[in-house]
Order: sequence, then C-alpha cells, then structure tokens
Amino acid sequence: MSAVDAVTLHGQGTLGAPTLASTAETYNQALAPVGARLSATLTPSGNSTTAELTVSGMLPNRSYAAHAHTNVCGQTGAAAGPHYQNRIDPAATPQKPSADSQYANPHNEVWLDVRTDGTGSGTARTTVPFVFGDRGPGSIVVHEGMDTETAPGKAGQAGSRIACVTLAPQGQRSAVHPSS
Ligand SMILES: [Cu+2]
Repeated sequence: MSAVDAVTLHGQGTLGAPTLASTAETYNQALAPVGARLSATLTPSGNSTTAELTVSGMLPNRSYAAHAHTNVCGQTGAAAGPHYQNRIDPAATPQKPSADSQYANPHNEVWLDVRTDGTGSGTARTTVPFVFGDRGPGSIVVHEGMDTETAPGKAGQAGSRIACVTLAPQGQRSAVHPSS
C-alpha cells in the first residue's frame, strides 16, 4: 500500500451512557465517569502510524489499558469487536480472540495504555509500523485492567471494557451505531 492511500483516523467525545447515536460511551461509570473525555488521533507518516490517546476526567493516578478495536462502539463493550491487527491471527475466532503474542503485540496492534495524573488526565502515544487504508480500526476501547498482558495465551487481554470512543476518517462524520 502506498503512503498516499493512508488515512488519518480521529475520534473524540464526552462519556455518557450508551445510546444509539453516541460515539463515546462508558460501560462502567465508577471507573470511567460520565463527563470524562476521550480523544484519539491515528496519523500516518510514511509507512507507519502514530496514535495518540488523551483522556480527562478519568480516575486520578491510575493506569488504564486501551487499544484500537475493529468495530465502532456500541451499546455494550463487546460491540467493538476484537483488537485491530495489521496481520490477522489466522487462529482467532469470534469466540476465541487472538492471544498469540506473535500477533497480539504492540507492533501488530495499537496499544495505548494510558496513565492519568492527579486530575485524571493523561496522554498515551505509540507508533506502529503500518498504515490504515481500506481496512482500519473502528474504535479505541479503554479496559478495566491497568496494563495489557503480553504472556503467550493471554497476550492482549486487559480485563473488561469500561469505555469506548468511535473512530472515523478525519474530516468525515463519525459512524453511528447500526440499528439493531
Ligand atoms: Cu482492547
């Protein structure tokens, strides 16, 4: 894929209870308070992409695991689907998401584990060696876990999903939830 095909993805919003039209939601108001803000931008440069996640209004002095997932946010945390992978683990299934560290690692996925300061704000940044073209992630999901597992068989796991922000190509309207 040439760099000219690479897209910038962006999402931001204020957390609220999930609705059909919302693009930033909390699934756990104790850990991801209503009114907290998430903002994420994934910017291509050459053959790599730099991703940045900024949070505010979250719990102070806490780490949160966060990743790019394949689908837009939905009514439940599960709606976001599995982690986005550049090279897709051929052994992964909807029932058994990839936990193979050959695929579930921060160079083949986008991991944005973020640490908050005393006011509940924080920024995480990572650069991955791939770009998004006709395929890209639909959301950034924040997890209950404070970091992301790397051990084989558990790689990529980070506990339950507590918040989500939908991504869209920059300059376009955010996708809304499919009606169901
Ligand atoms: Cu995740």
